[in-house]
Amino acid sequence: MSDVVKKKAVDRNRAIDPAVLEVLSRELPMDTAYDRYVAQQPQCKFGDTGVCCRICIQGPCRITAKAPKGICGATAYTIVARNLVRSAVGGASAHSDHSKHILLTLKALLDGHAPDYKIESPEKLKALAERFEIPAEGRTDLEILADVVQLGMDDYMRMTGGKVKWVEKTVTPGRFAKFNDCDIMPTSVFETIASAMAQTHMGMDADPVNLIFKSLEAGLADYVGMHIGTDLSDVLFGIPVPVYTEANMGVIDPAKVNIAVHGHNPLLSEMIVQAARELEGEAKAAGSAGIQLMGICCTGNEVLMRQGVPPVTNFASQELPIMTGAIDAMVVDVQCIMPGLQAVAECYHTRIVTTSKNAKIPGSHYVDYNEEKALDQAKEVIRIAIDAYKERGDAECIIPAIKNKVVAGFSLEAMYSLFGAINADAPIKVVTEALASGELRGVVLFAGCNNLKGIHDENHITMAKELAKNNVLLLATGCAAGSYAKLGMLSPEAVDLYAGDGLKAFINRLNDANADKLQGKLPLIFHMGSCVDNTRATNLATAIANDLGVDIPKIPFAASAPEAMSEKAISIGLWNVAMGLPVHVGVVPPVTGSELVNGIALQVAHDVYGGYFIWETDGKKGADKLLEALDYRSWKLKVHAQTAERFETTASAAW
Ligand code: NFS
Ligand code: SF4
Repeated sequence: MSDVVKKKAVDRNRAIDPAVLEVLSRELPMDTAYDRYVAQQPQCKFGDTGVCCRICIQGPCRITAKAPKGICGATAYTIVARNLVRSAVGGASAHSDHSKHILLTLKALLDGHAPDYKIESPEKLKALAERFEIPAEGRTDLEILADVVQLGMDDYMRMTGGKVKWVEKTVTPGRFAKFNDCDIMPTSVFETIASAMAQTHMGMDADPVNLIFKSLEAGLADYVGMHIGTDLSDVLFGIPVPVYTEANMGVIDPAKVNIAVHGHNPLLSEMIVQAARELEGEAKAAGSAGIQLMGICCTGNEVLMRQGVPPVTNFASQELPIMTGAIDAMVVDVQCIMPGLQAVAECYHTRIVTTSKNAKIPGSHYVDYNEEKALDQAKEVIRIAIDAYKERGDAECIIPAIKNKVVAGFSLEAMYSLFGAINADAPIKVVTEALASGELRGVVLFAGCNNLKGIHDENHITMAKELAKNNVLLLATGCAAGSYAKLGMLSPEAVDLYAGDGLKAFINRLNDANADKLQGKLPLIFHMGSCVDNTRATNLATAIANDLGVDIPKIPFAASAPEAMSEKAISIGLWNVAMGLPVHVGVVPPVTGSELVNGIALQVAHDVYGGYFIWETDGKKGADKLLEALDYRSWKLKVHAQTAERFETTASAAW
């Protein structure tokens, strides 16, 4: 082996997942994200710090000591803030486009044009009706649904005369007042997206503070899109409840037709699950032992929590399952789908099936997904996979024999049901009392992606182990949850291995109270769903704050995106800060080119919202900083509660 090849082979091992490392250790026919990361080094410093402007085509203008202004006179703070707004808009657009499809499918259902879909959860529909004060008494589900869909459409399309209802009705009174005071309440999702793009056009807003407020408004538009997505997916496909399954590449079964579903939107993948059951016979007739479905990224999370479909891997390693030679089809919908998949698939018999008219890949097989014929299309996809399986024949498959137990599916409703077994009248008190007694040191949501700037999965795992040891109740979504699934952290065994005494006692109390309801024991980390489901965790924070009679900035609750990558992670981070949470990000985002913007993100935001960002690339240090943030809040909360008691007043709700 030449020196060059040797060096590359060492450099690309940027992962801790043994299944990933096993595949990477082979001589592969095609490069992967791990190789391309190496090939991209060194990356441009201007882009990395946010001081490259390409907003008009006089640019790119790059800020340096020698040239501190763009051609138009824009300085670093304007350029960095403008880029931030546009990233937040990118994230908000992605989430809201996803949820728009769910909303439109429900509209089609109402109009009789979505024959394969139905209301799976009338309870969720009723809960939404109650939240939005929609009359339910004596009305059919479809009548209630029509009002909910209209409300959702208004939140997407309103031009004037009100603000988004999905924020107003889901946050604490304190947050609602704060968002209005700061004038960051979106009129509607589309209005915010359009006005934010206009505000960041060449020669528009140059005021960094004004731009940052706009980025928070875009963040809240993202929150609306996500929340609608979660709520309506629950109506359409059911509220997730705990499921027991397995994860990682060992779930691939060479004797079966292996189909991976990848992307974000459950509309087609739910149909694929149904079609796979119906076409099991056809798969067997083709000589296979049946159909093995598996998930990647957030589509994987969606079908994991509702259907128990095992996750095969997460974002960074999405190309590698194909390299086992055993994946017959990978069906993708939208977002986080690497274009590189197709080139890898072409080295094997694997079919990449694209299904969305706004996410095509040259060379892939395209199925023009349409809710009118969803189930038929899902069957078409399965038949493509069965044909590919036949083509695979006796070709060698090399599958890492690595898989771990997974317990997932902890919607907020499922969490309340667990807590309710201890305190039926006030389930949330199970958490707030554990926080008050110090049994739990706080609650942390792990969200977000993988980013090859770090070692794949390393920050996720390091931080979770550190916080679990320190008795922090852990929640996870998105590819963070994907890391935990495939590496055994969503298993009951992980409780014994990693939980501190307080966390262990807390989880075991839930285990004992729910023994008759659960198929097994509870996991170390509670999987709350896909990225779109981050609002489930925020709703928990809101419930904790309301129960304690304070606003969110006072409660020991934090969020972390240890390996953030996408624009969606940026918009999620922004609204979490606006919600009043400390938000750790394990990758430094492109804002450090302006001291002013960076300072606002790290400090000034704290004064205004009580939430702020923490950039820390080292997992152990990131965990320490979160513990510090939680402890500070617990201490303040205690002082506050004691003062309120002494003076017989209610606790101040303001930040
Ligand atoms: Ni969230 Fe989910 Fe994963 Fe990141 Fe992509 S799949 S929506 S963006 S990479 S967590
Ligand atoms: Fe350069 Fe200004 Fe155009 Fe940006 S908007 S590319 S800073 S001239």
